[in-house]
Amino acid sequence: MGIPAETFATDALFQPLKLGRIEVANRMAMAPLTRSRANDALEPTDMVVEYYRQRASVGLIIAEATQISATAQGYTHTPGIYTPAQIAAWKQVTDAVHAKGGKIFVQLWHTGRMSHNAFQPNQQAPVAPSAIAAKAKTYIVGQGYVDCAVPRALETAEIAGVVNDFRQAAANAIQAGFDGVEIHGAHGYLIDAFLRDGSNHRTDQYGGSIENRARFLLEVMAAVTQEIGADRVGIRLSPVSPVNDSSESNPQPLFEQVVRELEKLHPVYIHVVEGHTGGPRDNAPFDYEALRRLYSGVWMVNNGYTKEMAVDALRSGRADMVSFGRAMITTPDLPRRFRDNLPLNEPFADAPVYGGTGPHGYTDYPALP
Ligand code: 8OZ
Repeated sequence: MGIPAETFATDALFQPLKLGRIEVANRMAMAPLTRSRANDALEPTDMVVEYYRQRASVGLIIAEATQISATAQGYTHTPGIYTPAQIAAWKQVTDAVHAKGGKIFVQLWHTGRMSHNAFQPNQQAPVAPSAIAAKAKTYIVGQGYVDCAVPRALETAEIAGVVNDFRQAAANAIQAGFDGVEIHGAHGYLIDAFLRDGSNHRTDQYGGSIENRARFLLEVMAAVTQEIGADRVGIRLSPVSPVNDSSESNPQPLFEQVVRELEKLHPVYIHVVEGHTGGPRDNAPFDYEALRRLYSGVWMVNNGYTKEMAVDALRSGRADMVSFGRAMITTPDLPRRFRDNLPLNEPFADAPVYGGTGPHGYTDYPALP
């Protein structure tokens, strides 16, 4: 897994890596990025196919957060993977990426309390570990930004059903041709909300102690790894990111326990957002290397990495892969730009990151000829 000491600096990015059943061509991943471009049936469109096709030279694409069920949605026009038509539409994406020689996982999420009744079947309340609203916003077309709803606490007996939705979505992802799945355990969504004492006030076996708060995450990972094989399952964690009103009084022992238990299930990678997602990397103290020492698989890092930072992380052995978010939005041929020391594209000032119906800011960022 390590990078041979004698390689030239930039070459560290271009060492292939065995990732379970596949080999990725380089150490760069496209981070999962919500773009809200699915159609009204929450299927990826032809434009989404083109967007991922353009980015297939990165070692691994992690396709955007995708709902495991109809109750898992929290934002407008984010895709699902629970209807036959959604699965068929994703197959177009995976075929396009594979035809270019790329590899692609999909991130599976349940947004939990980061939602609103408007996105739920029968306008019911979204579900969460506890009935505590996130002090955060989502976006409803026609209404703009709105406060997240007060969620309903899941009954203990309902939890196995949500675990099963993750299991089924993983099976659907394999049917859709994905090389694997990344379970979204970050950013205050359902799994992360169970982990943290700010959002989990439960008194059953899913709340209270660290072991109890980690139970839901570990049940999901056990179900999904059993369904499709641990060598096709990764997970994303964000130990100290405060996004989406995430709070935890003692993250270091919590995440050490999570990783210690994950080591037993042995997912193919752990993907860690270091610091405040999209913001400062040093917002809170956290010993990421202590986490890494507890896990023997592929370690992927994220958050504001430049080429130089990525090379340093790979050469020092602090990471095996690095994922890039914003740079992959603007620069579809990022590996080539890094390899040849060429500048990246600048973001278009007039193009939406989220939503938008046309290609501008989505599929019209140029690749070099
Ligand atoms: C930005 C907007 C909506 C969702 C995440 C999936 O934070 C997201 C997301 C990001 O992980």
